Amino acid sequence: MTTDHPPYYITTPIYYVNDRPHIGHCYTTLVADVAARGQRLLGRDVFFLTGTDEHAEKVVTTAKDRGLTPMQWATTNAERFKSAFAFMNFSNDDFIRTTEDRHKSRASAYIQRLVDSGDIELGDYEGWWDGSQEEYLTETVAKEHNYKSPVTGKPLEKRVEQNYFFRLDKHEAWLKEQIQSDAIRVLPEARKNEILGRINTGLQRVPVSRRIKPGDPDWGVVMPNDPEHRVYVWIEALCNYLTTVDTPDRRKYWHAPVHLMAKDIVWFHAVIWPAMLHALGEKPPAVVYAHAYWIAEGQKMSKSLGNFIEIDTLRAYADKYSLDSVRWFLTTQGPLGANDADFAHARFVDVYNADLANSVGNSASRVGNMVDKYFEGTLPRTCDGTFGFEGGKALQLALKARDDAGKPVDVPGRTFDFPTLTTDAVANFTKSLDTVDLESAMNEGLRIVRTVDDFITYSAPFTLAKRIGDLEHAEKALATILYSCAEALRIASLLLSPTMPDKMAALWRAWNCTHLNDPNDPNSGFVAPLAELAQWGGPHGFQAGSRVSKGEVLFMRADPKEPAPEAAAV
Ligand code: ME8
Repeated sequence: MTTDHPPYYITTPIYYVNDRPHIGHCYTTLVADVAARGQRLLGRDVFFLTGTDEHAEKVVTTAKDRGLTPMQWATTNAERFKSAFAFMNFSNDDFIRTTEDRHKSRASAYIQRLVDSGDIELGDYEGWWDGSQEEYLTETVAKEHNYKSPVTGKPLEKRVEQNYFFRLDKHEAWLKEQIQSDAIRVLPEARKNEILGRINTGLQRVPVSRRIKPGDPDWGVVMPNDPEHRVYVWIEALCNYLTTVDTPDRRKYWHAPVHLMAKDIVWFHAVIWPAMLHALGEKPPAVVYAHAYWIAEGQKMSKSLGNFIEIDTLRAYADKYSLDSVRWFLTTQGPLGANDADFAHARFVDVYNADLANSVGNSASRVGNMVDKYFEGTLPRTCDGTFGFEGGKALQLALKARDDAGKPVDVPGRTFDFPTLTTDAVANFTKSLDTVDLESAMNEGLRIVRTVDDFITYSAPFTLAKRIGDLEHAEKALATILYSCAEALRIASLLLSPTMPDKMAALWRAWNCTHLNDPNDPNSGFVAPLAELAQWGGPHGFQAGSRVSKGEVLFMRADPKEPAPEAAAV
C-alpha cells in the first residue's frame, strides 16, 4: 500500500568497521527505523539505508595485526553490524558496504564529474593529519589541541602533498542561503546556528585525495583521472547515500533525503556533502539531523574507561524487559535534542514501569479483561464518541453507579472526547515525524493511553458492571464505555507501533486487528494509510461484534531493586 505522497528516503551514517556495534550505532539506526516505520504507516513509499564505511586506513593496520586481509576483517565486522541490526529488528531496505562494486564504481563516476566541472582540482596541501580519525585538521584546530587528535589524543602528523581539492569555497553563498532558509533543514536548531556560524568564518577548498605511497595496500577508491591518488575516505563514504539509490528503480528516492547522525559528523553532512551534491547538479538533503550523545551511567563512554554500552548489554536488557522496551527507552529518552542522554539502569526501570508496564500494558490488559469478563470477549456495540461522554447517557449512568457505590473518585470533572483526541493525536504524530521529533510522536500514542486510563478511573466501569440488572441501560452504558476504550487503544497502538512493532503486533493478534497489517507487504505492511486506519469506528476500526481477547501480559512490572542486566561474558 502506498499513497501519492512523495517517496521518503532516510539514512544513517555508515559505520566504521573497526569498532564493534554499540549503543550509539544502534541508536541512530533505531531513530531511522522508527522514522521509517512511522512514514510507512503514513502510507509513504520508504527507503531506509544503513551500512558500513570500510576503506579507512585503520582497517588495513588492524587486519594486518590479526593476520587477516583488510577484506576479511571488514567482512567480520560488517557481519557484526548486520546481526546487531537484525537483532534490533531494524527494517532497513538495504545495507551498503563501501567495498561493494556498486558503491565504488558510482562514487568514482561522481568524482570524475566533479573533476570535469572544475569543482575538484589539483593543488598543494600542507596540513595536520589525524591518522586516528582519517582527517586533516587546520592549523587553528591542531594548535588548539596541542597538535594532538581532539578525539583520541594521538599526535598529529604534518603532511605536505599534492592533492586534489574540492572547491567548497565556490558554494559558500549557496550553502548559507540553503541552510538559513531551511531548504536544507539542519536540526536541532542549535546545530543550525553552529553550522551557520562556522560558514560565516569563510569556507576553504578541502583536500579530497591522498597520494598513494609505494607498498600501500590496494584499499579504497582510486582517483578516476589519476591512479597515483586515492580518494579520501570521507569523500567517498558520503557518496554512499547516492550510490545506493542511483539505479533506475531507486532514483525516485533521491527526492528529499533525510540524513541522520550524531553531532560529531554534522559538518560533513550539512556542508561538504550538500556542496558536493550542488556541484553534481543533484538535490541537496532536505533534513540533516544531528543528535547528541549517549553517555553511560553518568559518564562519557570511552575506550579507556571501557564503559561502552555494547550490543550485548542491549541484548541482556532485551532478554529481561523485551526488545521493544529497549527500543522504547532509547527512542523516547535518547539524545535526539541538543543534550546528551544517560543510559542508566534506574532510569530505564522508571521509564519502563511508568510508560509501559503501568500505562500501555496495564490499559490494554484492563480493557481486554473487562471485555472478556463482562461480554465474553465480544464488543456488543459501537460508540460514535458523543454518546457515552460527559453529558452523555452512558457516562451519567456510570457516574451514578459509581456514586451509588459510595466510591467518589479523585478525578475532577472532565470532558472525554476520544474521536477529537485521537484525530489530534494522529495529526500531531504526523507533524512530529516530519522533523524526526520521535519523542513527541510517541508521546501522542501515550497521551491516548493515559486518557483511557483516566477515563476508566473516572467512569469506573467495574462498578457499573455490578449494576447490570438493577440499573436501567447499565449494560448498554458499559458496552459503550468499553468500546470507546478499546477503539482509543487500537488507535494508540498504531501510533506506538513504529517503536514497538512486536508488542503492538501481539496486541493486534489478541484483539483481532491483524487485518491492519499485512506482513507480506515488504514495504508498508499496512493495508491503508494511518489517516484511514485511525478513523474512529471506521472501516478498519472495531465494530459491534468485534472479538477482543485478554491476550498475554505485554509488559510485566519491573522491580527497581533487581540488579541491572549484564551481558554474558564473551
Ligand atoms: O563517523 N551516542 O563512523 P562511526 C550517540 N564512518 N550516537 C553515537 C555515539 C554516542 N555515544 N557514538 C557513535 C563515522 N554514535 C563515519 C561516518 S558517514 C558518510 C561516515 C553514532 O562508526 C552516531 O550516529 O564513528 C555517530 O555519528 C556515528 O555513530 C559515528 O559512527
